[in-house]
Amino acid sequence: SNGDVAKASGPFVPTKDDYQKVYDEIARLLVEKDDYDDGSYGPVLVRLAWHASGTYDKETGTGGSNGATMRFAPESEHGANAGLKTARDFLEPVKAKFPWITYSDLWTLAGVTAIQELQGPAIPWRPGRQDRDVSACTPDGRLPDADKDHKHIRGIFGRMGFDDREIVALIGAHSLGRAHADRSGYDGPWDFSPTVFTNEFFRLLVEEKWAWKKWSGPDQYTDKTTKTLMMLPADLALIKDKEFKKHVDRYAKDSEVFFKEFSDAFVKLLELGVPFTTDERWVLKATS
Ligand code: HIF
Repeated sequence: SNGDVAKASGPFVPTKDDYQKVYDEIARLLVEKDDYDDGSYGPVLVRLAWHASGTYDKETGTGGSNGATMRFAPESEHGANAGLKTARDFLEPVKAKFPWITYSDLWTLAGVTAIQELQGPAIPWRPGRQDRDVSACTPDGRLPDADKDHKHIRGIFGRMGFDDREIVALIGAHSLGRAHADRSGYDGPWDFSPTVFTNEFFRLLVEEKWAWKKWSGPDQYTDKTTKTLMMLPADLALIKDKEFKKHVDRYAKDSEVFFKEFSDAFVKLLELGVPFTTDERWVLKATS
């Protein structure tokens, strides 16, 4: 009938089910492509979602996940983004299969998928980001430096609009993944289960003794017990600063509180500066 023709030729408006299909495809690929790092691309997908979002500047309203401008130089070449091509390339087959999704929505959804599939908290998500061109690339220097202290961290995350509690909650994501000598120069994982989202980052931060690693690489800490773990100077700032430390102690003690407060802060991170047209967020279903 004419009605069917009109429907078939109208603009495709993806539904929650369509985004769930994208989620499921990312989750499937995470399992299929397990021959990488500690067995999962999940952590580097989380880092991509965060670096795409963490360029936000609340004063000018520039940056943030809307735009996916890390597709382009100069942003793709910023030192902080070293290694993220791996994550972007991982998602290309997903973009090819679901061409209607924007890169900006895809990259943030991939971060959500990774956290949920690596047994982290539910991260409510909504679509609505539009890709922008190279002229929307943000200047270098908006992401945090790992060799700096609490003042730098407060400055960088304050520019995005985060308070102390949210800053500490977010940094719990360092329970995932590792540093790579050929990317940041740092080397090693933060905890013993880099492909499982836990509050171990906080527990180790307070319970382990951390000493400067003796090596020719950049200044980083290593745990005195096994010498296999690492902390960045910026991670240690969370226990050197009294206000930050309060939250570290709370999260080290209570995984449930950490999961809840992390989820809230991560939702906020992925939405910074995005002109959404809907208030509704979805919790897409994890595969297990
Ligand atoms: Fe990271 N982060 N991050 N980070 N990050 C690295 C790796 C990951 C900082 C520095 C680094 C956040 C905050 C900060 C992840 C997620 C998040 C690396 C190593 C560095 C140097 C990169 C490499 O060599 O591969 C600093 C200084 C931050 C402010 C304190 C966020 C809170 C924790 C916002 C966040 O979500 C993830 C995941 C990784 C692991 C990537 C991997 O490839 O395994």
